[in-house]
Amino acid sequence: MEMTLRWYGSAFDTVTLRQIRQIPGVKGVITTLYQKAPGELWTREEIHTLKEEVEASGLKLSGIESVNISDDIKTAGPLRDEHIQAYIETLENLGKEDIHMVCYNFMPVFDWTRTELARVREDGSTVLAYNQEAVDRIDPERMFESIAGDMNGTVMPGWEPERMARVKELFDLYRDIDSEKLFENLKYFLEAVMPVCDKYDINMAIHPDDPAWSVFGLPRIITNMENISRMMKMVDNPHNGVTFCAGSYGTNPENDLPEMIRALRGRIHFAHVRNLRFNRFCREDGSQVTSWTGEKIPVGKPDFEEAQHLSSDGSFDMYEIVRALHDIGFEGPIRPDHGRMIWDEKGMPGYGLYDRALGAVYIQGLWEAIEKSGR
Ligand code: DNO
Repeated sequence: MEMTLRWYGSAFDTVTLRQIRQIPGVKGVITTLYQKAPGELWTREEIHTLKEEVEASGLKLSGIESVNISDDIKTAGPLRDEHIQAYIETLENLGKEDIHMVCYNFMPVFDWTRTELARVREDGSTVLAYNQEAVDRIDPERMFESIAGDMNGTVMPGWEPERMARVKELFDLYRDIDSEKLFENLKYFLEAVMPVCDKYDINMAIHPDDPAWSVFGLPRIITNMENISRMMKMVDNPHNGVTFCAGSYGTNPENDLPEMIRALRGRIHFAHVRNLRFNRFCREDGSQVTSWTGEKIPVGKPDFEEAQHLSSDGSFDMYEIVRALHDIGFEGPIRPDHGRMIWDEKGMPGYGLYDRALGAVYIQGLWEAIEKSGR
């Protein structure tokens, strides 16, 4: 594995490359061109400038999160082919700049969804949290307003104010899109980009839907092993792989994360590793769930909050997750994921420096122990 940190670029991030470079073991960053709209072409010069900036700080540009997919591509709209052509040329330019991993998502309207960006925990830290009752109560068009106050003045990717201003129009765009249509449109996109991925050895790493179920009646397809298998089989190419995001798949406690990792050997191109704590959960029929770790989760509409990376603070067994990645010989970029806001830091919710740095070191500690105990 190659330990990295997500970085939002000098114009957007509160964290600097110099700070990232000082985190033990972090060798690279995962970044993007934030000013680019989905569907727009990334020129080779723009990519080169970004890469030079990262490398000047002694870090590697380990991959892109994300080259976003336009709504025309997701909904088979009138600009689909034009946008796919721009995507192909962008991949070509990335390949020429020696960048070989691209994370993207195929979620309609909203990227990840949380109802709170600053839930206060026992120790006074704040975290992102999800409460199903709040989702059921809220008018989706008001979703952005309800969380905007907690963004600490940052622009959160997927929740850009310009995009949220068009949210009603976006819902209309997806009115006739069900899971089957979304799968079809994903297939069309993947078939079109695979040749350029083969030529430049670019790994496409789809990010799961977060949470791993339908929100506001919108279809969500990258949620469990069955659907990932379908996605990989429909365009069967090793460059068509996944971002294994523990915190996203793990929102459904019946997704056995270590088992999924083992089943995905060779197709995990990027890993996001974090923990979360379930306060309540139930299946759609209201029944209780025992999670893959054996925890019997109190029954109720889902409520979870993001925890420290440490196993002891949340519902996941982080040792088993890292061990599974180690066992499949995972060599790609990995990053700690959302961190808590601690030590009075003011940053983008989930993406401050301190707690993610602790996460990066913890994951590496687990990795070293697993490696040495296996010898
Ligand atoms: C949330 C992130 C996602 C992810 C995109 C990938 O914190 O993990 O926004 O970057 O879904 O396209």
